[in-house]
Amino acid sequence: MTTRLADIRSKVESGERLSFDDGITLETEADLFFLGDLANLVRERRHGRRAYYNINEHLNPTNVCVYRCTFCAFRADLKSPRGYVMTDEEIVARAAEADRLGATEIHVVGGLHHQLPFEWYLNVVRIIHEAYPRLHLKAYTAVEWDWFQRLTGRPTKDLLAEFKAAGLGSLPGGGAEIFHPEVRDIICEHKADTEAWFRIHREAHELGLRSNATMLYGHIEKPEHRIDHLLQLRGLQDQTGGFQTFIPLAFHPENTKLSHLPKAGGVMDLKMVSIARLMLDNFAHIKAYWVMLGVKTAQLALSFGADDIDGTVVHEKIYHDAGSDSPQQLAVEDLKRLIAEAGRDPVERDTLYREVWRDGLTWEVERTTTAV
Ligand code: V47
Ligand code: SF4
Repeated sequence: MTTRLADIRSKVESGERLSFDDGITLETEADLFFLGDLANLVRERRHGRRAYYNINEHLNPTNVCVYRCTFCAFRADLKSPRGYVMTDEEIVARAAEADRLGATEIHVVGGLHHQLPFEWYLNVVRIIHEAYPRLHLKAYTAVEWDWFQRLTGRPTKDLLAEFKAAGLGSLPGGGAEIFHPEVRDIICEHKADTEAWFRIHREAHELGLRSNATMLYGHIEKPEHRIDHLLQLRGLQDQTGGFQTFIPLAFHPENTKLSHLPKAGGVMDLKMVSIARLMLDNFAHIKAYWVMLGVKTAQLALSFGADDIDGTVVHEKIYHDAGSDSPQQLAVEDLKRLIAEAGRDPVERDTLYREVWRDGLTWEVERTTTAV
């Protein structure tokens, strides 16, 4: 082990924060076993043997999008035969299905449609919340909130407050991609910039809405861009404490403008999970999103820094349009078995990481525990 890696090990063991340079050393000098061992130490210090999953569904109300992010296989042009916009009936039917399957959460994210007014997006939240008020609505990324501001001319904080009153529960972590302009200006130059992404998450946190954060890796970015990305997130978390979980997202090239790039391998995937766990010392959770990683790598990630594998999902489109060969959904029993096989204790959580107590489809959140 080099002196620099030995220094990093002693810093982590004594709970000292890692620097940008430490991050670069982890990226360039550490092997997978060093990273996994150290990240697992941090993970077990925080969560012991516990590993979280939830029962959720995804809803992508439209795939029509004004933007053309180079990494995206999900979007469709306004007049494309692939393009769709779900009707109110289809949206409520999806929520009914989620409720019937015992879900505690619906994850809503989609394209920015050329013609739909802002009220249409508000209506999605309103009709689901009115029909199924117990379903937590984790809805719309910062890119979508930025779009709503462009549509209405209203400040995003007002919009967030209006949606919260209509039933919005929290914000998903998408749209972060890579914050550094050397990359962002190439892969998604038109949509919400880094300043807007952070402003919107800060505003959400100020309104009492928790949010998640992501990073899209494995395309044209370099180690310094990834470490910069993680440190920018750590910086806002120091100020607000409003982020719940970080989700590293591996780029899936199929059907995208970057289809010539190879897909990240399993070693890269596990390294990203570990490095995130080590750099994000103020994030409670690191999520190994099984749809993106594949079931087997997600299971391994539970020993490389991750403490959460997301949920049952159902109807995922973003990754499957981009060539993911993971299944469309996992049954609760599959999630529990994967976690147990990894030597962890499965814990069902709600979106806010409160433990869920369940008797079949009847569930309640333990009131005496606070979210970790
Ligand atoms: O922002 C799009 C990514 C994100 C591709 O908050 C792609 O719990 C890889 O953010 N290859 C949306 N990635 C999904 C997202 C998410 C997923 C799961 C859980 C949570 C959460 C959030 O998906 C986009 C973009 O970074 N993405 N296309 C692609 N071809
Ligand atoms: Fe549109 Fe989102 Fe795809 Fe970009 S990633 S093209 S904003 S749907």
